Order: sequence, then C-alpha cells, then structure tokens
Amino acid sequence: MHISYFHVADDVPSDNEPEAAVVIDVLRATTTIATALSNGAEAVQTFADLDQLSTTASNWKAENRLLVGERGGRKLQGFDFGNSPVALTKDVVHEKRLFMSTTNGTRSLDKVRSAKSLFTLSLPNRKAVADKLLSMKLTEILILGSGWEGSYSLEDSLAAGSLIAYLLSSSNSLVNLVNDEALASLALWEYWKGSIERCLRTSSHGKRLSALGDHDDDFHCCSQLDNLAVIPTQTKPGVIQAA
Ligand code: 3SL
Repeated sequence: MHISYFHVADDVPSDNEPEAAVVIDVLRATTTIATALSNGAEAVQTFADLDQLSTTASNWKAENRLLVGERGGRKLQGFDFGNSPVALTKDVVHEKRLFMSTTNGTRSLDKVRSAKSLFTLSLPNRKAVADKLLSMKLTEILILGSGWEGSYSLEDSLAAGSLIAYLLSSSNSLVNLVNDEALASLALWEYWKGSIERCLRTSSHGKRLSALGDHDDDFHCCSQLDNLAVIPTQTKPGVIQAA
C-alpha cells in the first residue's frame, strides 16, 4: 500500500486520480462533517463556490436543508450555521441535507472529487476510516490536508500522521510512505499524540479561532480520538454520506 500526503490542494498533481483519497480538515470542516453525519444528517453536500451552493440548495425543500459555512472562521451571512461541529446536534441535523462551503476544507474536497473512493477524516473518526481503508485492500491512498489559504497547517498533518500510524500498525501488507510529507506527519503525530488539544490550540489556525472568540467546545470536540464510528464517503461528486 503506497501512501502519500499533501498539505494543500494545490500540491496535488493535476493529473492525479487516486484509487482512494482521504481529505482532512481538523479545524474544523471534516470534524463538522463527521459530527453532522454521525448525528443523522442525510448528507453533506460540499461546494468551493458559493453561487453553485445557492443554486443547488434552492432546488431543495427548505425544511430539509441547512446552509453551513464560514469564511475566515466567521459564519457566512444568510447561512443557518457557521462551521462549529458542536452546533450540529441530532435535533438540528436529523435527516437534513447540509449545503456546506468553508474557506479551505471544501476546496480540498473539490480537488480530489474524481477519486474512485473518497472519504473525509477527522481525529474523532480516524479509526473508522482507517479500518475501512484497510478492508478495501488498496494499493494506493492519497491523503490531502486543507491548510490555510494555500499554506501548511499543523493540525491536518497531525491527523494525517495519526492515520498513517494506525495503518502502519494494523496493515497486514507492506506500507510504503511515498513522500517526505507523509514521513514528517508521522513524526509530528509521535510528538503530539499525548496532547492533541494542545497541538490544535498551538496551531496558527487554532490561534486564529481563539482570537475570534470562545471556541473551547470546538477544540474539545475536534481533539477527540476514535470516538465516532462514522465513515463519511463520497457517494456522488461533492455529496458525502455516512457509511
Ligand atoms: O478552512 C476551513 O475549511 C474551515 O474548516 C476553517 S474554520 O475552522 O471553520 O474557520
């Protein structure tokens, strides 16, 4: 199994159509997706482009949809929710389709939407997604972080390292880490795995969120490990559903 990790969407070679892709945005898009699906949302449909989101969402019954999105960490005007995972409780999301756009996470999803299999991963559902990948007996996995506006983010690399560590310790076949980004993420995980929330708060995006206001509940939620069994899976381009 060959595993590569890319920090941001622009780093992925454009002709790349991986057998399986895993998109990560720990703070907070993929944690929000995992939480919403785990709490009974029908699907999360993701958009890099806000006009496309509005057009598609307007064709959906108002009582069955929620608009979820942020730019720069702040809720978008006219949207029902920002990007806080803890706001998307069972009562709020039950059987709803979420139309979502975020600063970086949805751009990464867009980049690899033609992968044969596409999953989203956060720390809470790391084991669920990792076990799914192992069961598929894949030859190739591309892991893609989201970063911040084209630059590296510590917390996405931490989660990539957590996934790689799990795959290395649980795979029956040979695991080959293809690039230095994958190797470095593993080292990062080994360094921070005992203090995940501190890592998230220390990261530049963690500091950005803290400066915007009290995000204690989000930090707590995003730094849980292996407590959600959901496997967010792309079922149609841009549509993520629980499996
Ligand atoms: O960048 C993103 O896609 C978001 O997850 C950022 S935020 O945590 O909602 O600010």
